[in-house]
Amino acid sequence: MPLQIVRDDITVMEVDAIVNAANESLLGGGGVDGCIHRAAGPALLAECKTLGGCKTGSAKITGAGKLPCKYVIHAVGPCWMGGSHRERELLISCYRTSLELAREHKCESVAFPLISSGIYGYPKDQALKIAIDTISEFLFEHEMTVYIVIFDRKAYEISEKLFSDIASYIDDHYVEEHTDNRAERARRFQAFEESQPIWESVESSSFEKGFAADFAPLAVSPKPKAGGLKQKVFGIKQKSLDDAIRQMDESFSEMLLRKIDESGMTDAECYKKANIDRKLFSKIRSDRLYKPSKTTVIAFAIALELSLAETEDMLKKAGFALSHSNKFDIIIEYFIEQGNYNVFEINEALFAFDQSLLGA
Ligand code: AR6
Repeated sequence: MPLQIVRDDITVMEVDAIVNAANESLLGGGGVDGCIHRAAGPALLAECKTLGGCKTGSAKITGAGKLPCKYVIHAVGPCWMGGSHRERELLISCYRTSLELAREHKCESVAFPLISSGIYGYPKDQALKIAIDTISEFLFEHEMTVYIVIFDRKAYEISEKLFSDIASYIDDHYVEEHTDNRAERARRFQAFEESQPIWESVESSSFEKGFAADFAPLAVSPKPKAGGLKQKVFGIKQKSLDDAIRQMDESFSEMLLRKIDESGMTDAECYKKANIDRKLFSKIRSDRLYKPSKTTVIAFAIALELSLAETEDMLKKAGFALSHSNKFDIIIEYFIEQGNYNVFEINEALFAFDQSLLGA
C-alpha cells in the first residue's frame, strides 16, 4: 500500500528513513524529536551539530545511529500562529522537501510523524489533511511506501463535521439493519428485482434466442412479447447478449481490466488512485484467477468511481458483498453515496473509526 496510516512509535519503524519533527537548531528537543535522539544515541546529535541548523519549511538528512532505519530526515515545521503566517505553505514544504530528500537517497519507504501537530500546536485535523494531500500528490509521480505514524489516539483527528456525518450515517444504517426488518426486506427485494433479467428488443442469432428463451421463465417483468424478444440480461443495460454472456464468465481480474479500459484511465493512474502497489497490480494483471482481498476490490471500485451497484458486482466476482452489519461497509457506502472517491480521504475516515484501510 503506497500510503498507510499506522499507530506506532516512529522509532521502531523498519523503513529506510524516518522523519523527525525538529526545530531550526536541529539540536534536539521534546516530543518526537526527543524520542528519536534518545533511541538513536549520541552519534545522531554529533552529526546534527555539523549541519548548521535548518530553516522552517525545509529539511536535512543524517544517518540514524542505533535506530533500525538508515536515515533520519529532520524537518522543521511551522509553529501555529493562527493560520495567517504562511503555516500551511511551510508545512507543505516540509513534507515535499523531506520526500525529495528520501527520493534522492533512494529510499523505498519513509515514515512521518504528524509534523507540527504537537508542541508547535498546528490544529490536528488540518495537519493530518496537509500530510495526506501532500504525500498522496507525491505518490502519483513517484514509487515509494510512505507511512503516517500516529503515536497516540489524541494526535489523530479528522474534521469534526466529517466524523459526525459518518457517525450518524453508521447509526442510521445500523438501526435500519437491526430494528426495521421490514425496511431491510424491502431493500433486499428491490435489489433482487434489479438483478433479474428484463427483456427488450434484440435482433439475435438462433443461439441467442435459445439462450434468451432458457432464461425467460426467470424474468420478473416485463414478459417477452411475441415478435419482439426483449432483453436486459442480469441488469446489464444496452449490451449485446454476447457481451452479457462474456461478462458472466469474467473473473475479477478481467472485469477490472475491462473497467479500466472503459474508464479511459491508464493502468498506472488507476492503481495509484486505488493506493495499490505497482507489483501487486502486475500480479493481478497477469493472473486471470487472482483472488484479491475485499479492501483491494473496494480500492479499485473507488478508483474507478463505480456506483454502489457496480461496486457490488465487482465484489461478487471476488466472492464478497457489502453488508449493513459492519462499519467498514457502511463507511464505504457513505463515501460512494456522497460521490467522494478520494481513497486517501476515505482511509482517513476508516482509520478514525478503527477500520482496515483501502489499498494493498
Ligand atoms: N512516534 C510517533 N509520533 C510521535 C512520537 C513518537 N515516538 N512522539 C510524539 N509523536 P511534536 P512539533 C507525535 O511535538 O509539533 C520538539 O521539541 C505527537 O503526538 O514532537 O512539530 C522539536 O525540537 C505529534 O502528533 O513536534 C521542536 O521544538 C507529532 O508527533 C518542536 O517539538 C509531532 O509532535 C516541534 O513540534
